[in-house]
Amino acid sequence: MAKILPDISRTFSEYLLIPRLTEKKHIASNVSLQVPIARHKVGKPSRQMINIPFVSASMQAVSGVDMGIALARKGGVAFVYCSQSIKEQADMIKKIKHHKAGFVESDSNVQPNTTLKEAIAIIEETGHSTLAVTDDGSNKGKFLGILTDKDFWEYEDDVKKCVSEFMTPVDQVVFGTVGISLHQANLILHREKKECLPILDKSGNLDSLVFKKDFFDHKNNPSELLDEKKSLIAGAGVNTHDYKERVPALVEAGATIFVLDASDGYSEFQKETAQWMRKTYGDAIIIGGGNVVSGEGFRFLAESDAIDFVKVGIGGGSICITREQKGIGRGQASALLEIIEEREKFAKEKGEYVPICSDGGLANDTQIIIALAMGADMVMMGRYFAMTDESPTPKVSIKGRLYKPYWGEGSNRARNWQRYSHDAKSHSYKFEEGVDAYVPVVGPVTDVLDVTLDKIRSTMCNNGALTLKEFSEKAILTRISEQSFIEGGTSNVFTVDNDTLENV
Ligand code: MZP
Repeated sequence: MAKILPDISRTFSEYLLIPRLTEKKHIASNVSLQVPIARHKVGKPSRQMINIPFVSASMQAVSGVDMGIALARKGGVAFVYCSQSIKEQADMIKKIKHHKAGFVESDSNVQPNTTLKEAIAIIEETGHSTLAVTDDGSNKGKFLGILTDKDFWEYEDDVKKCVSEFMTPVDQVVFGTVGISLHQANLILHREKKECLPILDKSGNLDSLVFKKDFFDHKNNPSELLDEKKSLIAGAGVNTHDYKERVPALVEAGATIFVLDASDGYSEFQKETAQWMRKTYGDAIIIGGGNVVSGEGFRFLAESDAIDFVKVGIGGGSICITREQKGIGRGQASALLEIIEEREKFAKEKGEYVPICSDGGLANDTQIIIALAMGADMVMMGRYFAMTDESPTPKVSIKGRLYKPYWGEGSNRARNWQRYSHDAKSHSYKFEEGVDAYVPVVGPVTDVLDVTLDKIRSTMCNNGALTLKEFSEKAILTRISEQSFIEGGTSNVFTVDNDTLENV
């Protein structure tokens, strides 16, 4: 006979935190949001920390190059989606890795015989005011000079003339050589009163550019997640089908953190994939498994030894209809609480701590905070990031408001049936598990994250915690009734939009 669990499936919005003593040291500037993403011995450091507890979903409408760069710059990880060809995914990883904090590959380049008119068109199209001039017009060609928008006046100068007549030639350009540190490059820029420093190799070929404005950008991103070579850390989703070809290409491209992208990860396919990856690459890579929603699912993955962190959640995603379609899944809070308990047991028995990622269904900042308080080390989100400028989709205007398309990986649009069926070649399912939708545009990811992170810091201080570990250890949560939920919103007042107020 089927077993019925004693408690019903619960969600984050059914819980509230009871504040603990806030001591004088509990101020936002003392709070650390660093969390482990790699399994480690209890009491020992993890071989990979992330600087904020946020990762973005491995989805076509969420995690591309721009998200990979923006999120790593804030201290988190974007998992570049695997529902694309191996080459396309590897190229995206390469672009993230090449975004060397401070040293950028020049994407606007011309040849000396390019006309001024063509150069102006590039400046207008890209918004870049500095063009590198190389012999072959590539970003690694022999460096011949620099053209900036200050070198010509399009209303007076003859735009049919060649760039060579306007550019600053190489013998008059201040440049740095490969190997120079970012600090040294910035000192030269300051001393020479320049905005851009080309970096050349020994043969005089262009390597990269350092911009003065990026110095301030770098200062504004003190939590950047960098590897030992100072490149941004890149994450990638992989599936359990073509991993023997996909993973090597992604490792070669520079990815180091992987997530097995499956809606139901309690499977032998997943264990086998993770074990192959671990055997092939050892501890050089981080492997996330999932998704699971039960203690037994967690233990199955944790005991494989190959999995570093485990993702929790089935059917809670904003675009997900798995529960409606197939009748599987679990309330996210119930799933998380059971798995955290199992994780603690596992840690006591085996002496190993396995980080947990709560994935999907986080509808607002409060729910993120409750997930972290319950013991999730990090959260994975799709919708939250899909709404930002950095998601890979175009903005569309609907009735005067800006939106971005956002669709599930199990929707027909994503055509990623392999993720949902292990026997996709012999059988393709005739139903969808995800919808195709729109989300409002909210601006740059950094602005949105800054607000959410500030709320997390503030709640941690209310809870007398300076680290997220301390936060969940001290957390006391209460379940709330429907009436107290209503009490928690504004009550018995009439709220109006200030713009519509008229003086009486
Ligand atoms: P959300 O942050 O938009 O609520 O949820 C994102 C999560 O939903 C993803 O990380 C993934 O686990 C899950 N997902 C992605 N596609 C589907 C689907 O098509 C889905 N059903 O459930």
